[in-house]
Amino acid sequence: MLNLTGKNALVTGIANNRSIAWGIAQQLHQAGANLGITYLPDEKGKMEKKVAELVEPLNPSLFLPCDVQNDEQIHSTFDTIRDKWGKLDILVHCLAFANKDDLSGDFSQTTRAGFNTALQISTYSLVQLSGAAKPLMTEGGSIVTLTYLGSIRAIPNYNIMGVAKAGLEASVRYLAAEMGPQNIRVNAISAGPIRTLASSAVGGILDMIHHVEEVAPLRRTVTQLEVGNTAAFLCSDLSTGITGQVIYVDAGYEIMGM
Ligand code: NAD
Ligand code: 0WE
Repeated sequence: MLNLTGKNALVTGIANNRSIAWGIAQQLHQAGANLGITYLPDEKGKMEKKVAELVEPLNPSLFLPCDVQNDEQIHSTFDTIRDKWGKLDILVHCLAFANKDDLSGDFSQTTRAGFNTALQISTYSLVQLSGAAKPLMTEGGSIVTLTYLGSIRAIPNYNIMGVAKAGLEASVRYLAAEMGPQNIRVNAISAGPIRTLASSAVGGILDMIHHVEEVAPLRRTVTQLEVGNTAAFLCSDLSTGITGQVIYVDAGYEIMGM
């Protein structure tokens, strides 16, 4: 059975109760994992308060600020894990960012700065967090990240994020190849469109969701908790033979041609 008792899991990317990371954290908690939660700090400390209140029922034993653009915060996050937990078993990478300007209009007009922002936050962060996690995963481990179909198809307006996700999926393969000998598995979940803070800020997301509801084999979209269940599976001993993969949790949409 799916059992994560005795496993220490660091979950990144919770912003509110619609976040995919929130669905994942709930399912990891339900499976018995000991949770560490990171949040993106802001100047007024509003995010810290909001996320702290949300995650309280999951009794996280670590709650830490971690802006992936801030090397010091990344180092201090993993220093704390080493000091307080001794070992890490699970890393959930569930964050992405591109400038809003770069998520509409002509892809060819993407600026160097916009390209760098999207790839640093959305792609390089997986490499950096995995590199920091590796020495702490002394009993093996599981790293899970979130991707989207725009990595392999040209989805209108996804633009630079599609390039970032293509890089993310390639990074999953290189990380899996490197870390396999240490029994660390690295996989991505490709989720169908879900209404979250990030996706709701995108024009036309509701039309995309309605399209999926018409075309996907299951005739619906997926929920954060369904993504969370697949993440729990990938983090558990039920998936010990799986690494380097992109698993679609999208109600089957990816298989369709029309
Ligand atoms: P969300 O807005 O709830 O989560 C995005 C998270 O990224 C937020 O918690 C935000 O704080 C964090 N973040 C942004 N910049 C950061 C930084 N510099 N340092 C640390 N954290 C930072 O939205 P979501 O839809 O739950 O997104 C989570 C992941 O799921 C992303 O990787 C996204 O690409 C992916 N995804 C989303 C969908 C969808 O339709 N919502 C579909 C497939 C994949
Ligand atoms: O990966 C994502 C969300 C990515 C995202 C969204 C935003 C909006 C607000 C990254 N950065 C930002 N920056 C902001 O300022 N998804 C898979 C959801 C999503 O985003 C899209 C989609 C879908 C689906 C953007 C365009 C088209 C479709």
